[in-house]
Amino acid sequence: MAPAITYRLIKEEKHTGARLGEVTTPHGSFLTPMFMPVGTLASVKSMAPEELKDMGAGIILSNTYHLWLRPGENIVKKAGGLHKFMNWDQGILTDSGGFQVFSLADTRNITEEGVTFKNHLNGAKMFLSPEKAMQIENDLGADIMMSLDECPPFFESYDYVKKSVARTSRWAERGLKAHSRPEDQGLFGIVQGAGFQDLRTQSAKDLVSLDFPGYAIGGLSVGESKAEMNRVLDFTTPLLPGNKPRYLMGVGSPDALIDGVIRGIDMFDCVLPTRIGRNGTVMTSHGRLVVKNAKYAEDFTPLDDNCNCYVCRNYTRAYIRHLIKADEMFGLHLASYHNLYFLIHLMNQVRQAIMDDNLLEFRESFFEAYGFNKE
Ligand code: PRF
Ligand code: ZN
Repeated sequence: MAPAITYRLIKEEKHTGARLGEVTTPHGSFLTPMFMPVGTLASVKSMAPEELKDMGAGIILSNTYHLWLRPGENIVKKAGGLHKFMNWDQGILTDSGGFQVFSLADTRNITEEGVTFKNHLNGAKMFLSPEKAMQIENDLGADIMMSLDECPPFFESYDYVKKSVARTSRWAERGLKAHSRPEDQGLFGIVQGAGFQDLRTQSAKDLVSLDFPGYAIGGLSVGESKAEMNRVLDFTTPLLPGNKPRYLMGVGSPDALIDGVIRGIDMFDCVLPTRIGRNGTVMTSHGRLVVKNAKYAEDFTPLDDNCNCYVCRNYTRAYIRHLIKADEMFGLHLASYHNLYFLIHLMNQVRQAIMDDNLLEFRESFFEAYGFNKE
């Protein structure tokens, strides 16, 4: 049986080893490094699928936890799966729900069997196990599914993280056994281990021995510094097989994307572009811009003079500021659109820099213009 998800390495950058590649799914291929927009509730907030396709998003992410609570995976299954339900014919990845249970639900209790919690909508008691996560993800029908994992706090004790990593490995194995659609869905394992090199090493070893079609690095961007995250990536990505995709979960700030690619990461996701967009903040080639601010009231230039997106070609800062101030939905849409385009276009530039073997020079000039070097 051919695997549902395959990775083809196209080129390694000469000075950093950063990877240009291609991931093939049952719903088409996409080039990596790639940024995946987040559509938690089967919708990338305010964005139509056609718009996402136009800007080059070959895969989006959705959430097991949220779709389980509403509308329920049985309804998505009856619709013919998530692709049909939401009218998206390209790649979809579903997160397993573990991370969302830990960040959103109340009164969690974690045991070997799974995690009991009260959901954040009506407080009802629920139970999520590796087998339950797999059943929901199989019913949703995404191209890539994630194993149920525990994401411990970055500064949790060594003893706790050691036990947690061992349990996450056992959960990964149970998930793999419960996976009922290996022919058209690929299940990825998630490396945990907080900041401990030996625990990250053990986690990677356990998961690599289970031979997943791809691997994620979890437990990062949870409050630790950028330097800490890069330190963990420095010793973790080399533990992962070169012929499978590597996904850094929940990371989406432009500096972290570039530094992740330099350390061998292929895929990223984050709510950042849509979340800050709804707050009236946009990313530009000159750094972050709070378009809501009064100083843009009469600024009739585009959000970013270097951006060629639909928004920057047609609308001004003054107009978008006005819409957001007046709570007009279209303003949030325009800010989200530009931010998503910005990260997807950033990944296009990064792939070009890998082709040209000048990724470090690209990093330097991007950081300088964005203002990261001043931080
Ligand atoms: N595990 C899962 N999803 C995640 C994370 C994780 O560690 C993170 C951490 N940044 C984001 N999303 N399953
Ligand atoms: Zn733009």
